[in-house]
Amino acid sequence: MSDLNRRGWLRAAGLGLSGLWLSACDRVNESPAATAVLSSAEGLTRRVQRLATDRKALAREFSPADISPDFRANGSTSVADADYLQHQANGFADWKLVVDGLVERPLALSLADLRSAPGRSQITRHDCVEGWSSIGKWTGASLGPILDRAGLKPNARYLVFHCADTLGPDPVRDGYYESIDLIDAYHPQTLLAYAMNEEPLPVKHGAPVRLRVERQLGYKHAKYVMRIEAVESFDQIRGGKGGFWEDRGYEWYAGI
Ligand SMILES: Nc1nc2c(c(=O)[nH]1)N[C@H]1C(S)=C(S)[C@@H](COP(=O)(O)O)O[C@H]1N2
Ligand SMILES: [Mo]
Repeated sequence: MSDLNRRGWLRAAGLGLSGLWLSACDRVNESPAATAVLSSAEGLTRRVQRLATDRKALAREFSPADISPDFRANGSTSVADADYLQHQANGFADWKLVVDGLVERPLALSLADLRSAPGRSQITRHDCVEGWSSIGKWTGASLGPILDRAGLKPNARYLVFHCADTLGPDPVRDGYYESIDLIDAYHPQTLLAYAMNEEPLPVKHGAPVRLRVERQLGYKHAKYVMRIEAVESFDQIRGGKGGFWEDRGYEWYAGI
């Protein structure tokens, strides 16, 4: 919607009048009531816009001296899945990350592909909902350009991260997974991290690749990511709440 159209729409919505009528009769601009409605509707738009802008703000970055000497590992620290163990045994040389779902061009990316993709390093603080924090340096491929390579279809709204590990006895029901929206997906600090503190990502921290989504709490940072699926909704996926912990009561939006 152009700015002018949006103003027209807001006016029409606020006054309960049709946009057609408004474009036919511009005298509404002179009415004080219309002006008040317009400014309050615009105030609302501004507040919504500020929220959206805040979501794009960067997470704080730290200096090398701040890196935690012993970054805590949490949740799964190893994976039992047979395919994963085979990949682990040969250093993930043949491992591929699948990007599929609502994309024009499904991808299968090797670690070499990810290492040569546009990316960055960042020293950030990881905050777990259980009340601990650790600071680490992450290096990875920026998620946004990878999504552009795959070409999101217009109805894609979320990305689901399917992980190799399970946090319970049932390999399907207890498999870890997470999801984020496209604002976080295109955030400049959102990475598919393959290195931590200048070393290949250790298994306990999610080898070969884990998500860093720095404006979110720890449980959103999926480790052992095997597949990224673009979806319109996660209603039909597993418990329908968008993540392993969300299906067990955690908030889907864990912004910090
Ligand atoms: N696949 C997978 N990802 C996961 C988890 C997990 O158990 N499995 N735990 C989450 C939680 S609660 C936290 S705090 C972080 C822990 O990451 P770390 O082990 O690198 O500290 O990973 C998150 N991602
Ligand atoms: Mo956590």
